[in-house]
Amino acid sequence: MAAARTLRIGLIPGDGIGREVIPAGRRILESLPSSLNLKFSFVDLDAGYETFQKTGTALPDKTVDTLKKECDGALFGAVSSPSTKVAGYSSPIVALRKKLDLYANVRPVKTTAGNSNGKPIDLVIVRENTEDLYVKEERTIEGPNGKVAEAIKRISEKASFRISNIAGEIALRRQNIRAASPTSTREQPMVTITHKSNVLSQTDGLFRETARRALSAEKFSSVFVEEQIVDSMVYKLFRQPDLGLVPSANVGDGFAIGEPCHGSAPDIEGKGISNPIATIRSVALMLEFLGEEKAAAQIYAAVDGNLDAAQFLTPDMGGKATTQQVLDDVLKRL
Ligand code: GGG
Repeated sequence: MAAARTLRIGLIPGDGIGREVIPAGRRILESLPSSLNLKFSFVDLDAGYETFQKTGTALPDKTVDTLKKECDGALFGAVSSPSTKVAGYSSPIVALRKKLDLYANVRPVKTTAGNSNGKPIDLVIVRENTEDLYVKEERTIEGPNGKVAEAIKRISEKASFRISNIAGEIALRRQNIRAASPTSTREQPMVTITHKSNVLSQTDGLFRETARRALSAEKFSSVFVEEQIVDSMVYKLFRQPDLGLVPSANVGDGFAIGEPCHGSAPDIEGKGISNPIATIRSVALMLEFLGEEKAAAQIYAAVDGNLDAAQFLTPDMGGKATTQQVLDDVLKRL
């Protein structure tokens, strides 16, 4: 057998229940079957509002340097960013995405057979991470009628092209996975370009035009490309609300951070009942983008098994299980 591949993973729990779900993610990596020939080493890293309160910075240089110089990937839990301005504080995950140029936020939304009360949903939201309003260039000015706050919305051709390209690649990859599944129904990969160019004709107009160009490349000839104005897209998503337990990955060229979409949930922190499923799926998603699709598939299947059996579910899903019991059930199925 070839020498095992060793991946070094940065662990950034952040705030609140991030400190409960990230250890569950680590246990999943440590428990992968030896047949996958993968080994992991871990480094604990700080970031978050509590780190800011202790040290004066939400994202210490050491965290960024270690990720850049030592790690192959990372897992990020959650942050408790305050909703009002706190002098000197800025969201660490937004900064991290920029510093590592993790330009794609990838969020798969999938129901399982036992967790769907209607038509099953299986889609991926691919969101640009570094531009638009997330350039975070805001200011407040005193006008004659009081304060006026404004924010720059910046969209470039380069960022629009690369995010559209990665969306096309994800659609093709998903089609390959579906082709191997006997229960698949979709015959053609599909990308929906979502924008507001009917009102914002220059910014979203540039995005729409560039996305169209990127997805017209020969390699995407099998991909069906459609468009939706964002209002109508959101309406469609709400009409089909079975959005599951959503993981995400922040993806750049050669690096990925898995991150559950949920926040730090201070109301349940410390009770041992936080749901680890989004984190466990984020572990799989990170591995997918690190080229370990087989390991990712095994984790997804173990999670689907847990959800379909519905024996160990946390209270947010109507169950009585603890974080540890859900984790143990998923580990048993790996
Ligand atoms: N894991 C997602 C997360 O932490 N969500 C909470 C959130 O969005 N906080 C605001 C921020 O700092 O970005």
